[in-house]
Amino acid sequence: MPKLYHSPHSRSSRVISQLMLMGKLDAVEVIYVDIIKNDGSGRRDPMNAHPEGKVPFLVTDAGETIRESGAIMMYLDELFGQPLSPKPGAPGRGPYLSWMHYYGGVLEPALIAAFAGIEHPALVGTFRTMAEVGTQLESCLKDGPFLLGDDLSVADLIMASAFLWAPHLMPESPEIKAWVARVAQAQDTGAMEVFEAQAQERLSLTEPA
Ligand SMILES: N[C@@H](CCC(=O)N[C@@H](CS)C(=O)NCC(=O)O)C(=O)O
Repeated sequence: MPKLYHSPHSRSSRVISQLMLMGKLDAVEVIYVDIIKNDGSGRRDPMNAHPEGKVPFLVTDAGETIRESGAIMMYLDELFGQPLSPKPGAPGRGPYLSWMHYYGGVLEPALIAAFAGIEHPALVGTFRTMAEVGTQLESCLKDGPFLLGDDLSVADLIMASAFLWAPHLMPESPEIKAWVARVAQAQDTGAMEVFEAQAQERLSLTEPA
């Protein structure tokens, strides 16, 4: 069984939500770990196998390790028959791969720069800003309710998770707001809240005194 290292209310939460959506949460062993948060609280957990103490982190049945949310989400989707992505050669595969890499290569750096209030020519020149991210999303969402058209995919889960985490950085666009709401609605937020509360509880029981 693959092992997923998870910390509640973090970037690994979207992987839990994806597993719930696929009905595969029971097919993965979840290991609850503490992390150092932005406010300095928490700790680097010796239980966490991630080489930098981050989450999410996945260890496959074969013992290979996978880091980065996008890679982990694609791996799990593929492991369970690709219910949430177009198969190689299928329509939408190109945009799917593009959005998955756009998340880590463009959106996350642009979002963190905006979150930190940093604007530097090297950052803007390389990643652009949240304004350009908004333009890309808006133009894509003209063609359908989700990034790949009619069907929800892992690309929606990872891209919209950024704005669920930082709603104040969501581009001022009714189309984008409606899409984020649709993606949130497709997920079982009630079950997720219960899961995260239990995960937090478990973690506090194992924290060192
Ligand atoms: N790009 C990575 C980012 C992973 C990441 O920074 N995760 C945060 C949790 S939201 C973390 O583990 N922080 C703890 C630390 O940096 O020590 C991904 O999406 O997987």
